[in-house]
Amino acid sequence: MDDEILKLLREHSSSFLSGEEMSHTLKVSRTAVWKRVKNLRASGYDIEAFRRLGYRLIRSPDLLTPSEIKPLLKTKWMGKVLHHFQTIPSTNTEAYQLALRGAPEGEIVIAESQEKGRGRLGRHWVSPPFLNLYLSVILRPDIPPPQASLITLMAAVAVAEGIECFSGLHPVIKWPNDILLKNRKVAGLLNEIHSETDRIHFVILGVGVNLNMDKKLFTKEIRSTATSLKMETGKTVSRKEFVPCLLEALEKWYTLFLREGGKPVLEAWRERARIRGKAVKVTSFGETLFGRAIDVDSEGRLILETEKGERKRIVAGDVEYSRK
Ligand code: BTX
Repeated sequence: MDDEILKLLREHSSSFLSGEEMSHTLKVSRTAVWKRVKNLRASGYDIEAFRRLGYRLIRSPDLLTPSEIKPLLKTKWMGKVLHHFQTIPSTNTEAYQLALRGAPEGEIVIAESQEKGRGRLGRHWVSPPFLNLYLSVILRPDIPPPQASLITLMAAVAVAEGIECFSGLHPVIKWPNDILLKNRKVAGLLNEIHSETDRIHFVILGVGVNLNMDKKLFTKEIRSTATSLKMETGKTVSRKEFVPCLLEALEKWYTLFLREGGKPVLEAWRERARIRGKAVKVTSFGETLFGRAIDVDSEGRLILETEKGERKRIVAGDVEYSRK
């Protein structure tokens, strides 16, 4: 009912809406309307109430609820169903469970905070409440499993573009999935695949973007390697206005990827990553390699020329730019 009350109040934002009219439209008592208004106020909605005039919505909080995001969303299908949680262990885990139960492509899970936000290889993703974005999208691409890693590259391009559209900043991609501003991580991607040998059932694409984090809120270990849009722009940003920018970019790039294959994604990725020729240190499955990055191949693997002159294709790992 909260959504319906907010919808009514938004439709009458320039005037007051009487309790009587609301109770009539919503088919509940005036006391029930008043109780819901009190709850909405407790969640941060600024709602004026006068005995003779009724209610008027003055200001909405920066929450990532469906009622805040949906009026701003211009996507065709992505995010039309939005599962919102105050707190949750991990949006990826929740989206995975939803997908196992048959949730269709495009449904998303958003949480205001995560208790066990996950990075790759069981690493932790710092996810405090009401500051950032923690979002997972269910995708069901009809592509061969080896191409699934291109989804990570596609998402990196889309997230970078979403951040750029929203903030005017120019994020850079670091293989495979870090989004950097001034060499510090502003966003990360976690791609989890459920597949058989020759068929993908679904992919859960998890996106974490640091929006309003202050430096001191990052744990000591990552204080010098992480950043946020607020830290880079000097301004608090609207989280609910960022979500549509991100989802529109994701929908656009995913649709293009399904229609035209990896080529446009790889071109855009190369343009943002500028990895060719860079001296790198790569850690992959416990092995550390030094060398020069040559490119990414058509399946998103990093082509590395080692110090001994050998060419290797790296499927997964971490890259550091070295000065060599
Ligand atoms: P990653 O393994 O590439 O990066 C994880 C590493 O990044 C950590 O070990 C730490 O050094 C650093 N780190 C941790 N938290 C942050 C942060 N908030 N900002 C910058 N650096 C950080 C990246 O994995 C994938 C992250 C995906 C997160 C999303 S959030 C929504 C979804 N649900 C979920 O559980 N994970 C994804």
